[in-house]
This record gives sequence, C-alpha cells and structure tokens, in this order.
Amino acid sequence: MMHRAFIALGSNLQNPQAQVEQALQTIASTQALKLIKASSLYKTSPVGYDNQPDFINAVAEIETELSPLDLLHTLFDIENKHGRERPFPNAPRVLDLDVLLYEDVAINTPELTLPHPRMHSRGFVMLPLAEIAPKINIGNHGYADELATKCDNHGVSKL
Ligand code: PH2
Ligand code: MG
Ligand code: MG
Repeated sequence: MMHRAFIALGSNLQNPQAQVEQALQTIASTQALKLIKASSLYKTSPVGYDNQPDFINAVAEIETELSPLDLLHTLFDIENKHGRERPFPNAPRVLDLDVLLYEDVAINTPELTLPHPRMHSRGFVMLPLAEIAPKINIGNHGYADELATKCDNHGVSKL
C-alpha cells in the first residue's frame, strides 16, 4: 500500500542549490520513492546554530510503500551519497533529508519522531510545506498555511 509522506530538504555547503536540486532528482529516480510534488527552493537564515552559511531549503511530497523507519534509512543513504558528515548537532551540512510527516502517524522513538517535533515553528519548513500542501494537518498544531504565517519566518525567501 502506498503511503503519503513529506520530506524536508536542506543544504548549506558545497553549492546548496545544486545539492537540493540533485537530491530531488535522486528522490524522483529512487525505485522505492515516488516524487509527487516539490516546493520552490527557499534561501533561509540558519536557525539554532547561527555561525554558518545560509541554507537552501525545500519540501517534497512523496509516496512510498516503505515503513517510516525504512523511509528514514533510505533518506540517510541519499544523504551519505552526497557526502553528509555529522560532526555536531545542527552543524553545516551538504544535505539534510528529514521525514516531516508520514500519513497521520504519530510516533516517538529514539530514531524518529513524527510529526517532526520542531517543524511547526520553523519558517524554513512551514513556508515550503504550505506552498505545496496548505491544508495538511501538523499533528495537533493545526494547518500548514496557518502555521506558516504564525511561525518565525524572517530570513526565509523564495529563490
Ligand atoms: N536545519 C537544522 C537547523 N537549522 N536552519 C535553516 N535555515 N535550515 C535548515 O535546514 C536547518 C536550520 C537542523 O536540521
Ligand atoms: Mg534537519
Ligand atoms: Mg536530519
């Protein structure tokens, strides 16, 4: 059975725009994933750890038969092909692929929490998500389009 999921893409190293565009192509050509929709690319100021370059962010809607954890591991494989390293939390990265939503699954495990626990307050996620799925529900936080206007979205601009 096919499941609908939303993926956040982010990069702020080694030509971030090309990293995100390449990752969207890889998602589209990966057997287990079907790319349904991709948002515009957004240039965004770093959140959490300030002393790093601006990001390029986007959100993709996909369909997959993979479980949430198998989907996560497939995304890790794509990150690794882009040369992702993890020196410390929120460090600059060539590619970050996060599972935001998977159907309306709510789980909280060491490896994966759904919906993504910080997505509703992050402009760099909510603006691209609201662009492609304005009426999607973010757990008990509300609709994407309403959260996109409420959350901190300064420093987020469409490319
Ligand atoms: N990702 C983070 C932390 N901060 N800031 C921006 N602008 N874009 C991101 O993708 C991002 C971030 C953790 O993954
Ligand atoms: Mg992330
Ligand atoms: Mg991540």
